[in-house]
Amino acid sequence: MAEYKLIYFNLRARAEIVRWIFKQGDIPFIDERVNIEDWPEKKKTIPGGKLPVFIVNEHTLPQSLAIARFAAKKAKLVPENDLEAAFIDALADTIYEIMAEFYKIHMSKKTEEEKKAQKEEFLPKSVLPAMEKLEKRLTGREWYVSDNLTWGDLALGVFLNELKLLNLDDLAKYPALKAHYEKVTSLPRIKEWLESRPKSGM
Ligand SMILES: N[C@@H](CCC(=O)N[C@@H](CS)C(=O)NCC(=O)O)C(=O)O
Repeated sequence: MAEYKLIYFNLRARAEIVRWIFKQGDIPFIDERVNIEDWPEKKKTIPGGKLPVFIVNEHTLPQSLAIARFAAKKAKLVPENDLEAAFIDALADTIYEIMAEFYKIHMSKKTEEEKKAQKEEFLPKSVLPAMEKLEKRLTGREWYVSDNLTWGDLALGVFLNELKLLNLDDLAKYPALKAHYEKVTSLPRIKEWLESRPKSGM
């Protein structure tokens, strides 16, 4: 079997979905985390100069969502139906757009007070409309698409897990989303990962 290596910083951010997929698929991979102080040197060795990258045999694959799709195929977490698969791609793109906006605020050099104000604006503008749509989508459904778990469900789990940074712990207004989150994070391999993964700020 090919040896897989994911290279990223000691962050969840753009790599966490890949880790959840490989964990759920029980596929071994090396989870290399580059120290910030080593990054300027390491960057010179990375085609494109950005992380994450994924190393498989002699190939270096960039772009987190391309890596996630590759991982999901290997973990058999992509539905066979092309339209269902495309809906998951759309979900992942939407989540990444929201998260990119969120991390931009979270990591900016503004004061904590300014960031808090920005997050308060961001919540009703970007997050809550997405939550409403997801709530509708999940009501009466077992999983995001099809009757089986897919990487779309894991992407949603990662998304909600990250939103805890917004103190959005109370999902009571979104019962279907809450139940879905609890189901995903109770999957034994995901649960184990959540309990054992390295700590990081985001
Ligand atoms: N679209 C790319 C974005 C990659 C990206 O911007 N990576 C950032 C970290 S999240 C990075 O490598 N920053 C360090 C640098 O540019 O030197 C992806 O999703 O993988």
